[in-house]
Amino acid sequence: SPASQVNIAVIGAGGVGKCFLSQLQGLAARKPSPKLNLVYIATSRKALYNENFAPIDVGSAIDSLASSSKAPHALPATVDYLSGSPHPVVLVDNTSSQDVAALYPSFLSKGISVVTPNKKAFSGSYKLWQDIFSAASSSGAKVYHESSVGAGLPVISTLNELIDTGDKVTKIEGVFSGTMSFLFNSFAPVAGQGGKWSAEVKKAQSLGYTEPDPRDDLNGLDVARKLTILARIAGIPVESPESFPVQSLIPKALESCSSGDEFLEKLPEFDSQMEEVKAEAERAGKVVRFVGSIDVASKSVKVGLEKFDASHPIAALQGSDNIINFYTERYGSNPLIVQGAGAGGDVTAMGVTGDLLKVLRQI
Ligand code: NHO
Repeated sequence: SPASQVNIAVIGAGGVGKCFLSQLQGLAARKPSPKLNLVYIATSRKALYNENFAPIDVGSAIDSLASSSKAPHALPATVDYLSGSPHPVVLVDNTSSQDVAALYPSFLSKGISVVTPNKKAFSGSYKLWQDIFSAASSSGAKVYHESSVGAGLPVISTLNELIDTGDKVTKIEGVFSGTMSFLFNSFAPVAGQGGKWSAEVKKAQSLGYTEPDPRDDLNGLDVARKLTILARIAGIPVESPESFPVQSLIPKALESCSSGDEFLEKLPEFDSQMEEVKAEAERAGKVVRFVGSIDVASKSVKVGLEKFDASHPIAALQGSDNIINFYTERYGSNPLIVQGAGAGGDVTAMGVTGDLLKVLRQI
């Protein structure tokens, strides 16, 4: 029979984590069954929990966490602690931590379901990918990561449904980065003009679009991680996000900056390089955009700058929107297109909350 109560453990309470908590509060109010108990919440420095798994008030959790004097459990000890729960547990990983990601197989093999926007596990080594899904299938625990590609947009669920219903995906192409979309839409708009590159990068960070360190967006790795995930779902066993060509937009001289802040401070010195890239596209009557593509038949994956006519849907994107074109046998020459906001706390948390709902329907 379905569980009457489910315990929720949250690791990570930054931009996405805070939005998730507010969505969790709304969800608990709208759907009284099963009863959702927040039993554990941790950041890298602090934690909030009761030894006996008594629920924490969701509405005041962020304030209570800030004033908590408890340190988080060490990560492996978190697995043991949560396995002692009297009710089924869903772990919500809202960090970008590789260490948390590396423990998913342990959580899953103890029957703890995992939902997360964290790309690290699914785009890390192919072995970790296999370990995650085999741990889940032997214990019956569930794992969902919709927001690891395209934030709240139904990208992973759409790809899975195309495949599970017997369609053949031939090519996936699009703009997969909210940050890159925002940067190029505002730095090189179809209508001309546009702001300074470095100023737009700072704006993208303050709007919450970038990864915690904006260099993880500008070096192309964030897009490479997303393509690794989609390629694997499409059946291509990509070894890692470093195993295909990825163009970085970090100036050579800034590769060695020790922090994201130092990088942002020095970036204006290199604005002329990006101006040249923009001017070159303009001379060809086009605009430049940062795109990724997967060709399924040739198993080729690539990420980088490309030029588009102003009338192309990729050139006409707005704000931080993502656009993902699925070319399949069933859809023929007109691709199935998923488009909309691809970054930001609320839309990313929506994907996480949606995943939590998928788990709740199954436990
Ligand atoms: P923050 O604000 O840095 O918060 C991270 C939290 O994790 C902090 O509370 C920190 O203390 C905690 N933490 C880190 N390591 C920990 C550890 N070892 N133990 C315990 N706690 C730890 O990061 P965000 O912005 O809230 O992001 C959270 C996760 O969501 C990351 O994995 C990120 O990749 C993912 N995510 C975010 C977005 C977004 O828009 N912010 C998106 C997708 C996934 O679709 C979005 C996207 O791809 C954005 C991308 N930059 C783009 O397209 O431009």
